[in-house]
Amino acid sequence: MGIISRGFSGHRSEGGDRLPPGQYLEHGFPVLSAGPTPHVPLDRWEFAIATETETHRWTWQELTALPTETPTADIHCVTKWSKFDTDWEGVSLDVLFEDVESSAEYALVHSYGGYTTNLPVEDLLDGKAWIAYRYDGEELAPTHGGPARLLVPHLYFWKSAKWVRAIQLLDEDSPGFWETAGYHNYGDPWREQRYEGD
Ligand SMILES: Nc1nc2c(c(=O)[nH]1)N[C@H]1C(S)=C(S)[C@@H](COP(=O)(O)O)O[C@H]1N2
Ligand SMILES: [Mo]
Repeated sequence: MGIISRGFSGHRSEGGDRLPPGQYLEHGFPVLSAGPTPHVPLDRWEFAIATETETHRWTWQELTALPTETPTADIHCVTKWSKFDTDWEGVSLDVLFEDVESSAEYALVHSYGGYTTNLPVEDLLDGKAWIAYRYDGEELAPTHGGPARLLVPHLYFWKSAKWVRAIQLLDEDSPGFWETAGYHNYGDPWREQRYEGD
């Protein structure tokens, strides 16, 4: 007995300390979408950050002319899969917020197609979030949020809005699609904040 048990207990033991509580390691890249994949032609695509008083807008050309970063991140879906070392390229939210003047503490992220998700503004800043438009050395696939998605890997992956269209800054928190449906308002995978009340 004892001799073969370690390392042979299946995928649930794989991942070690990098796996948040209750998660298992996934090697594929599942697609999770609450609705159909929206298709927006790049010449009509835009990304915006809106404060109470002004809206900053980037066309596709403007966004992709900005300096990029190439974060490698572990991602954690609330349905319990985690994927290690995902490779992205995109624009840091720090760059996009450079000229944004606002004391608002909350963000509501809007996607093409109508999906929304909320998070504190501070979780978008200081190297924690990107507008990603390349994955694994290729254009981001439409099913995974292409042309561009929010990437905020330190929170459950539902916060990483695919087909991102705008970030609205608010003085009061406003729950998004899953947050309204009983999921946790913040969603820290390391504190296993899956559902409201966790
Ligand atoms: N616009 C939009 N963004 C979304 C979703 C969605 O349904 N619509 N699903 C979320 C959820 S629950 C997860 S786990 C990830 C899945 O991203 P993937 O399909 O690239 O794995 O996207 C998140 N972003
Ligand atoms: Mo998810």
